[in-house]
Amino acid sequence: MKRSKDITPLELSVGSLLCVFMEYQNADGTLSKETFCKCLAEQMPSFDLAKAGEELFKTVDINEDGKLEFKEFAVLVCSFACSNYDALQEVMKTCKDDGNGK
Ligand SMILES: [Ca+2]
Repeated sequence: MKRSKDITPLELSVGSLLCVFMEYQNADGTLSKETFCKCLAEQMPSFDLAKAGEELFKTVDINEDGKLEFKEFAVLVCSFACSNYDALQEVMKTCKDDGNGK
């Protein structure tokens, strides 16, 4: 893999996704329902997803093993971004207005 000198915003976003997953993963490298719900509550407070955590977990646990591996987690985050484009724009606009964005 060729590595450029400067990391791009998209590379940073993908890397951040993995970093968040690793921060919450259990010893077996997966997220339990409890850790997934905690992750949503702490990492997505602008979208108020904490109450939907258990239902989302069932939906995204594609192989129904009661755990989320990184691929399942990544699919959830990307699907969320696709289906919540308007809300995402609003949150990012607020972020910029607050001076937190670039
Ligand atoms: Ca699973």
